[in-house]
Amino acid sequence: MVNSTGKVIGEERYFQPEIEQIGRSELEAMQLERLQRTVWDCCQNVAFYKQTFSQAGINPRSITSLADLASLPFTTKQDMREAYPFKLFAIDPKNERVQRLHASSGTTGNATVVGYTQKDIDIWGDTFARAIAMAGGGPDSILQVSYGYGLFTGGLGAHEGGIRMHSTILPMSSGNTKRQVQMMKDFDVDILACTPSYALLIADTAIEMGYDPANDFNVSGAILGAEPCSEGMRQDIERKLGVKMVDIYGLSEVMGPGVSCECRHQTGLHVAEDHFIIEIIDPNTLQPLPDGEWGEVVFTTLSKECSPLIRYRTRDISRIVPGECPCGRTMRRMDRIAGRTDDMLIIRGVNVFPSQFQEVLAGFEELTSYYQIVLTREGPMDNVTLKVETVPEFPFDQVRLIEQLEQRLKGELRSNLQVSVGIRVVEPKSIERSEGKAKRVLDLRDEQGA
Ligand code: DLL
Repeated sequence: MVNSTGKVIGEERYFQPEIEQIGRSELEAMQLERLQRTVWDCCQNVAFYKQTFSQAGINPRSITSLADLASLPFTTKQDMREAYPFKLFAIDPKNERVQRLHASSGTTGNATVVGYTQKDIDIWGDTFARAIAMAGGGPDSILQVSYGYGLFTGGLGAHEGGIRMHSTILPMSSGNTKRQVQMMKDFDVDILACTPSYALLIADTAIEMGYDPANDFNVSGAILGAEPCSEGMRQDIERKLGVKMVDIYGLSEVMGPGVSCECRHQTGLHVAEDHFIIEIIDPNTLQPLPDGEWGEVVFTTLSKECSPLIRYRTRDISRIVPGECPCGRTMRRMDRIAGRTDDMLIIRGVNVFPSQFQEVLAGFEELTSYYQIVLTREGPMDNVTLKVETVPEFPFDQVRLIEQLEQRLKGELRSNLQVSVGIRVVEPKSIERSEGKAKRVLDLRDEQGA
């Protein structure tokens, strides 16, 4: 595929066609065998499951079909926190087979800790390598990894993918954005991996440095995830960098990036179903939902040795995209994450996800994807203000134009989301930039109430 500047972007490539195009019945037989093994392993070796399964009277031999999965109890984030640090491990962390630990940040409680054997890392590498191929990359690629390296799974997960693919890895980690831009140009990087907000910052920084990355740079594919990205933001990134962007999803508890990833058709994220079973449940009734219906995403790992998980409730909201993908991959697709059950805002009785603001903003040429939702308290009332930056070309000194823009945005939000929020259109660069996951919601309510 060639974009308007003549750059080749997003050619279809496969990393493991024999798996990615596997027939459904063959895949399900593989899943069942792996599920049975995982449940058995959990009952034998994981302190947490030994206890919960015996309390629930579960016999691991009772799993004789994939449908039996629904009879098993869920695992929650709270369970993971209580199991801190190692009660969910199937292998002692000091055992020579355990190679690495990762953990999610523990800002609201204990961190959740996961361990990896070499086989776990190899599978992680495989799934991320599939993503590199989906972005048009291959062994001949130079892969710039600008996700943070460390306990966060972004950097090292992408790195493993690069190793498996035999790409040449540029392990930048995040930060020092001008240097990122310079090396991307000088080293002829063709695939970029980072968060969408960091990709946008890299693009804007390159433009400020006097480059036109869509023309001047060789970068053609971007593997972006770890946070929500609206269609408008995607188009912004694709246009500014001259790339095809694939959305990659994952979470440290389940593995890290690569649990699912979009192909170049961008019609949903193919789940690595050979390693994970996806279920969508109604978060209130906890019952599984049919394909096409939105609900909470639940994962069961099928091949993890160190940190297997049964029916892990992610709190992410998505659905299974019905039908087949034109790319020929048979792995089912989940839709772009619509929000999280725990980031839903209730604004005067209306439920809204921060990502819905992003979708509305996409319709405004005068505005950018740099926005923040600020929650404050005024007496007993919660106040919600959407702060959003204009594009640099907008004549910010013309007060009337700003007022008109604010009124239009307020009207659009009211008609699209049925909410009335305060709007503050601000000058370019007023909102803090992110080198990792952007902080979209700024909750000042407790600080005010204190
Ligand atoms: O964010 C793993 C990752 C790294 C994924 C790099 C993709 C790329 P955690 O820090 O544990 O792991 O955060 C997991 O981030 O439950 C989602 O709420 C959110 N998230 C991850 N990917 C996406 C995405 C990594 N593509 C949490 N779209 C998940 C929207 C995402 N949200």
